[in-house]
Amino acid sequence: MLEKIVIANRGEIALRILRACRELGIKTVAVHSDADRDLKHVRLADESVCIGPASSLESYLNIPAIISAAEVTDAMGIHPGYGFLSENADFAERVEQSGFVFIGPKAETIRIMGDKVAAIKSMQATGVPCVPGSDGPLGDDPDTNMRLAREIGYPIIIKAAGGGGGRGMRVVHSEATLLNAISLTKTEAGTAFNNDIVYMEKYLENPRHVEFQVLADEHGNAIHLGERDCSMQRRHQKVIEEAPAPGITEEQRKRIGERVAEACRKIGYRGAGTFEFLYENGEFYFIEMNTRVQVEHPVTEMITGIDIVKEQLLIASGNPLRFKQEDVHITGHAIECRINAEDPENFLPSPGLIKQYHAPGGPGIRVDSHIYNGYTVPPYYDSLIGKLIAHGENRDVAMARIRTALTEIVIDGIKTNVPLHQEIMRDSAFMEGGTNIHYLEKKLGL
Ligand code: MV4
Repeated sequence: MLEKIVIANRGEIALRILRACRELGIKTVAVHSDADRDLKHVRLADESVCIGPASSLESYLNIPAIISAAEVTDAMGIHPGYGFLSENADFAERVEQSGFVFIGPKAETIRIMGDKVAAIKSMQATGVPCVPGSDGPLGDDPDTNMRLAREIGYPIIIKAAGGGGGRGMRVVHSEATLLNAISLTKTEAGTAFNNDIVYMEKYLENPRHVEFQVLADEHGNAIHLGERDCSMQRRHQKVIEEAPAPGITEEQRKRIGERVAEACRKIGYRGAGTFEFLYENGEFYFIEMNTRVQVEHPVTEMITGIDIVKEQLLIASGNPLRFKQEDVHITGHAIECRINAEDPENFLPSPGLIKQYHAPGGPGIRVDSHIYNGYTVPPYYDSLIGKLIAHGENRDVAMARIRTALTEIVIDGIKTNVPLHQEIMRDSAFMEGGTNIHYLEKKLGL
């Protein structure tokens, strides 16, 4: 068993990882920047190491500093959380080469999933449904590319192999703009990702974002924990997530869930992972795989009762999965609001001193947050300051509970998006369920 680990992250997820470690009796080392000495998990950790100045590049993205922290504290493993180095294959490789356990998949798996063309190829090979497309990189013969787009049918989308999460893509509505769009996307991708490989897919106009959570061990076992709907987003930043996804049947969950679990077995996946799909007209289309724990993992924890971060630590310790697929039962419904320190009108970050904080509570309410009275939100990092999660026996109960919690919560001194959440939770289309990825931006007039 891992006896001591470095938590290579900050904020709410660092605290979440620390709590899981406490339950398992794992000692914790918090690594933090100069600006993060007062983080709640730094105070709670068994040990802490300052790894650099406020700038992420010199601290949370500083690979040698993080590995040195593991060395000087005699830790056995490193948990990367989400963001920062969590999906950096070179980091995972250097962690393992230095003799530590990377709490995540093998570096090679991260590398494949980071190359979106390779990820799609590997999923197609294992029977996961994908978007109709070029099935590989686009070459530079214009006639071939025009024929391909005509076969797929407009609109199509050009995506960068090195992109993902909404970076490096361009929608093309007709043949007249195709070749120009390909060369523009290629040039931009070369600059942004140092990789000018692009591919083509049918553009789905009004899909939902539905993703499946998986857990896999290094002994060839893999299970799925059902799906989440993350369609409520603005500029590729998720705002609200829920599980299960409204309207998805038990039969669809079983069919896609079995495919993604089987894919994990076939590629030798290890740890927690997420298969992202676009869902339109009753069909699922794989787009990307995330090889980390996700911000929205709590909604899955609430409906399955499985602690995903604890399972990550147990899997990384070499244990076989504690659950078989038959042991996974979905109970009720969960909704998560991402609470950001931002102006609800213009979405600009609103860092600063939290003068007063009152957490909501009551049946089915969970708050994952590192904030406290007197904490100052620094301006250097992501504006996520916490997550409010509500669980109930059905979606209406979960919604009623989160609405109440949103009236109880007090965060004074900085601006937050709590008013936006209050509004969305009373929106009739959202209340109905099943709104698509464009709904929120349209509602906000973007
Ligand atoms: C798409 C798409 C429509 N058709 N692919 C954006 C993020 C990246 N993960 C993939 N994205 C999309 N890929 C095809 N073939 C629409 C999007 C998309 C999107 C997807 C999920 C959540 C929010 C989104 C917002 C805009 C576009």
